[in-house]
Amino acid sequence: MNNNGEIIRLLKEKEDFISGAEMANTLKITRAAVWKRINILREKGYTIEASPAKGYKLLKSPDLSIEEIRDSISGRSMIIGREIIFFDTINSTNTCAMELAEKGYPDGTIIIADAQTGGKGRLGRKWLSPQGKNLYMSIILRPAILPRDAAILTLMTAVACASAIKRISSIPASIKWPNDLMVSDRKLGGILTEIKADMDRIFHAVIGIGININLGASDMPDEIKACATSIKNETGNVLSRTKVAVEILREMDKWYSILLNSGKKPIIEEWLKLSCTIGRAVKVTVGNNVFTGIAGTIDEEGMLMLKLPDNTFKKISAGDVIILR
Ligand code: BT5
Repeated sequence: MNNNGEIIRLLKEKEDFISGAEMANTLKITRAAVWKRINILREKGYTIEASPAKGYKLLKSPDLSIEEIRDSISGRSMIIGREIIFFDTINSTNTCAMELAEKGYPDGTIIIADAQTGGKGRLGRKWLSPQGKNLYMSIILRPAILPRDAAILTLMTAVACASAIKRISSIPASIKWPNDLMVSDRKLGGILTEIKADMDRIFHAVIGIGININLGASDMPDEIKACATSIKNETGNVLSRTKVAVEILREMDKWYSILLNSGKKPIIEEWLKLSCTIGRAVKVTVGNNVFTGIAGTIDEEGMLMLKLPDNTFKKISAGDVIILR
């Protein structure tokens, strides 16, 4: 762990003041170095009281704290989050992660940003990514799976995110095939999976996760107001983005190791439990074609099996689903 994270941990352990000398001693650095790191943390949004007699006391952490995310997962043998890179503002965490993956960054590297200026959805769509409200995170993965199985990465991420959100907020989050996190028929989050592969193997994949956490209705432009929501919108409460990120990273790590050790089946089973699509009457748009039917199930490659009015099944690998009432 870096020293800033260690300083945060010491400040949090002692709920009262902790002296500069004690911190310096514990971390085996000078008191001047402690002071320097305290100031860096203040610049990052931590409110730390300093008293010449008593030392330092943490009064408030920023709502998205990379130090605390690192600290929460350090010491665990996690693949996901073994390296975490943070940007205040970036074009797109997915674009950045694809570039870093190309440079050789390892399996499980995370890119998080406080804001995106060019947040991406699927098929060139935009992902609204204002500062200070939501979670924008991309994960580099290097799984030994075939390119035709890449859709399982989206399903796995949807399972991890829905499970994390349910636990942390008690919102009944569900998954709309293929990549939407939903609550009350509104979109709470989305997943964008990009891969670099040849016919036989995936070189790397990047999974982008966007979750609306503290986005208010007034922050939403008209084009998404009717179909989007956020955790705050649903519960009325502001939730720490750090907590959501940590919970998602833990769930991602759990499901990724299930994928690597036990294959796709447990993920598909859990996905089906969390899905709000299966069994519903749906309209599916695939390019210029529109199909209406009942969402049957998903097959082992994550394709939607749509039951058409003539009782035949159509396999759909990618598309946009509207659930018909
Ligand atoms: C998605 O695309 O749902 C994938 C979103 C992935 C975003 C993450 S953020 C971190 C990482 N870095 C990136 O650049 N991207 C990923 P799609 O299914 O195509 O949905 C896009 C549509 O959702 C848009 O056309 C809007 O209608 C709607 N939308 C845009 N921003 C939204 C938001 N913040 N909340 C809810 N809906 C939104």
